Amino acid sequence: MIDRPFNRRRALLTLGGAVLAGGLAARGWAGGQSYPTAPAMPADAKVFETILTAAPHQRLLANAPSDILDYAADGPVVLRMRQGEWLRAKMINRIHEHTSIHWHGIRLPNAMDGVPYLTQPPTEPGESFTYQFQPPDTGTFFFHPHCNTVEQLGHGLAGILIVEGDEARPHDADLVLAYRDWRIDEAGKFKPLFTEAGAAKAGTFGDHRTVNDKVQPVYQVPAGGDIRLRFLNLDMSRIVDLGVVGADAWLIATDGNPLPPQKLKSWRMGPAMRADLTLRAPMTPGTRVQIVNYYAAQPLVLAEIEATGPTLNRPPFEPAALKPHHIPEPDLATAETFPLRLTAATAPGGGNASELPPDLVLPDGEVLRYADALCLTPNTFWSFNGRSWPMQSHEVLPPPLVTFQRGRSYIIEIINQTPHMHPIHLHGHTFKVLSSNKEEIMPHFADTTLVAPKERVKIALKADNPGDWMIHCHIIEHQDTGMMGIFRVA
Ligand SMILES: [Cu+2]
Repeated sequence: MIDRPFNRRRALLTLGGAVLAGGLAARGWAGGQSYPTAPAMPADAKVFETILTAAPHQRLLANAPSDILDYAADGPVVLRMRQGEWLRAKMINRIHEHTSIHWHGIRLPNAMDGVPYLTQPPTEPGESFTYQFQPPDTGTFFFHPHCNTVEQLGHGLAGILIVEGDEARPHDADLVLAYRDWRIDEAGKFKPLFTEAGAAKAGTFGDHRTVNDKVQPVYQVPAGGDIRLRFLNLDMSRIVDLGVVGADAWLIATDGNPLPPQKLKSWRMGPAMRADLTLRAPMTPGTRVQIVNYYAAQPLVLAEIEATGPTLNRPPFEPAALKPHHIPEPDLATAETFPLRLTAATAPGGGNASELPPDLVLPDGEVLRYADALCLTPNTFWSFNGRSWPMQSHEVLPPPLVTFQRGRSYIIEIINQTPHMHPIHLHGHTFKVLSSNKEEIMPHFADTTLVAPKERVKIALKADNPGDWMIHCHIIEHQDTGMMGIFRVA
């Protein structure tokens, strides 16, 4: 657990909040804070309605049931809705602490983004919060809490959201393959999800590898049929080099965003990244195709599909492109560049000492250092441009890393100055991955991009969605130990 021993100080700080709010943050405290307004749903909207109850369950993952958290007892929830529909999801909190739902990859109104203290108040145990929005894009997405994510996501709290309507030619089967490890022992008992050694390096790894919570599951598909695979890397730390053995597969979407079909050799995916594939199933019933991870000493089989009869008689296979999205193209000719350096934290808070405000005097006379006020601890390992997110204290929000002018285009140059990989995720916007100093990149749209040590990756976006948005590493322990910030679109 990484709850920090600062409760007394935090309580005191709440009393002194007015002082802090003026000095440290553009946005204030949970009590006095204004949140963005939820979008109004038209009276004639077609609504996809669901209830998601975050609750403890027991699930059989290893040899005995594990005590997990999820929105359903029996496996990850998969919501399938049609493009054009509004999603109305009532989240009921039946876990032990406050939670929220962030809809990863969806370009939605700020108020629905599910970041406690930033876009909504925390939803406390026993309370509920209703999310309603119209997802503008088709594709393969997922959702998860955005608070104490190491523990909540680590124990299973996540679901899959599919927005249908992108197929020009239907597939004969459409499979979701949600990959993740569990940090459990043979008896199903959880091991510590956070370790300092992991958080300071590549992340703490699980050892029980699953797809849809099963070890190397086999899915039956029609022989000779056209198969769509929606692969999601929902792990907290693992990198996957996705490959297919036994059939020619084509990459047709990255993070839900269609692209002209590319023959798949492998596709490297950090946590939170998704890839949609299309392939023709073998003609002979009983033949299997392996979904593998090449990012390992030996390729690891994650799941298999098995052709079953009767064999379908389809015309010769040609991978069909999905219908394109309508994401605004960034205007590169006028785009300003914002450098985003991925850095280790240098000091508590990782900040430049000369920029820190003076010590604070609390109502009882106690003098508090800035770093303590933000609950920065020795476990702050990471930063953006030398600034670390204040750990476990979202009650004090740091000022934005950068403000983008609404309607303008920006290039973000992500410069990895650390010896580890970082999958960098932006909220509220889909960006175009343009180039890398290390390898030839096929430009593609994404919401998360993996940046290797010493790599510089350029991404571009049109800042068209107003609000304060998170930008963070999706190796959850990195996010939780400083590699997170706010970018403002105003
Ligand atoms: Cu990272």
